Amino acid sequence: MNALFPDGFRWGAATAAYQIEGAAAEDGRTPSIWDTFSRTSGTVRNGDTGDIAADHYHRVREDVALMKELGLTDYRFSLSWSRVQPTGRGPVNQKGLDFYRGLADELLDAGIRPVATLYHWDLPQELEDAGGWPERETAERFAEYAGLAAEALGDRIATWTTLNEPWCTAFLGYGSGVHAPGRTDDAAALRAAHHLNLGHGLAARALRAAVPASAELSLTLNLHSIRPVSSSPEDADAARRIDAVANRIFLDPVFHGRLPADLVEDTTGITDWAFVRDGDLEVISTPIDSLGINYYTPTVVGAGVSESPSPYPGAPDRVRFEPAPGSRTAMDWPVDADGLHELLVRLRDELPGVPLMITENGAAYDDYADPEGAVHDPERVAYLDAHLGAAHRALADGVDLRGYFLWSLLDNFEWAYGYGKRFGIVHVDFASQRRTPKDSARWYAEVIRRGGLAR
Ligand code: GCO
Repeated sequence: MNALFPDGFRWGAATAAYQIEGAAAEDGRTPSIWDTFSRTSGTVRNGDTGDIAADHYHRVREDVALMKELGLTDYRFSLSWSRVQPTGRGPVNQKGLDFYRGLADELLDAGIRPVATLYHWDLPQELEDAGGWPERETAERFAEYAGLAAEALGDRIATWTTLNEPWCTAFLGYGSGVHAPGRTDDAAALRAAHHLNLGHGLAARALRAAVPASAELSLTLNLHSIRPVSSSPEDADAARRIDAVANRIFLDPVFHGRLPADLVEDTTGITDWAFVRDGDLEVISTPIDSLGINYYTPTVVGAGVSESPSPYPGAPDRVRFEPAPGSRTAMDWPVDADGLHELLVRLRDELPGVPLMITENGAAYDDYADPEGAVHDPERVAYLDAHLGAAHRALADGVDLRGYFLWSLLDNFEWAYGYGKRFGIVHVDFASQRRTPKDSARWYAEVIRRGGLAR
């Protein structure tokens, strides 16, 4: 018996602006923190930048044609803020908007729903120079940008996602410093987390005021699927700490209008949270229509000490991380589809009535085109099959899961790893920009056609 998904289930693929677009200095786009960061020596492997990336800016038609061939029902992409509103302030850049209008039109012509993310990590550099996400003003700027984007594109976008993975922005960007802007300041990271939440809430209000009632509003989080190494109270406490600073720091304000009390407690000594003003939590908990979750691998923790600088303020001297058992992807991330099922079931119980979307899931492997020009990626097919299997089990367990977006459509700029890590189901030869669908692309097309997995 095949494992079929409900009618209307959304079958998508996801990308992000800085990872694929290129055209970094074209048509009025100004630098983002990733342009600056990738130019800073020692930050990105091989000195790679997103200047050209997969040249998607010039290949929209070809890329949408590929999506159509695959049978995608939905496509998740992000808008480059500094393309739409150079420097993060002031009027819109018509040419930047035209690019996204054109993309949305191509998608709609192909019968594919456009799912737009407003922020996938590429803050305009000027806003970082003014203090970045640790400053409240960045949240206000973000809401203004959301309103401008909504005015210009509101008739074309089916689903709006405010932020992608604010955990990464706050804690990799301002805590451990492995992502742009590369700061290592725990207090700044916690301020950033709050102002990202605030930016989300303000943007949700700005969007709601400007887009048609049929448009859906969402937020994407990389929730951690956390497992303590044992049931000892010390290991359970380590899991609680990571849950607070990785998951509940976003879930509680957004869905319950409160800050987790244990998080505030765990971080005394770093901050007093005085930057949270009256009324902020009400704004942050503005109702949205669905929650997007990105899942790749579980997080296994025990009591102990972890590396420093750590992306988990309040935890480094209390929590150690262990690899989950099992095979690894090229990122060295353990493959563990049960972690996805556990996360979905948890959200079913904790957020009743909130529809869920898997907005990213996928794997990097060392793919190459063979002499016949084919790209065989059986490990990726196995990864995707196992995770879609976990999603299917979750549906059977009553999880309100509406769709699945595979990460990623194209090989692309994998942040601090540069072009060395290939997540695409379509191979990109970065010298010629030639696209070659991998075996996994054909496999996914077949899954979509069938409406589920062959079993
Ligand atoms: C993520 C990012 C992607 C990454 C992917 C693989 O949101 O983490 O959205 O940009 O490329 O996760 O690391």
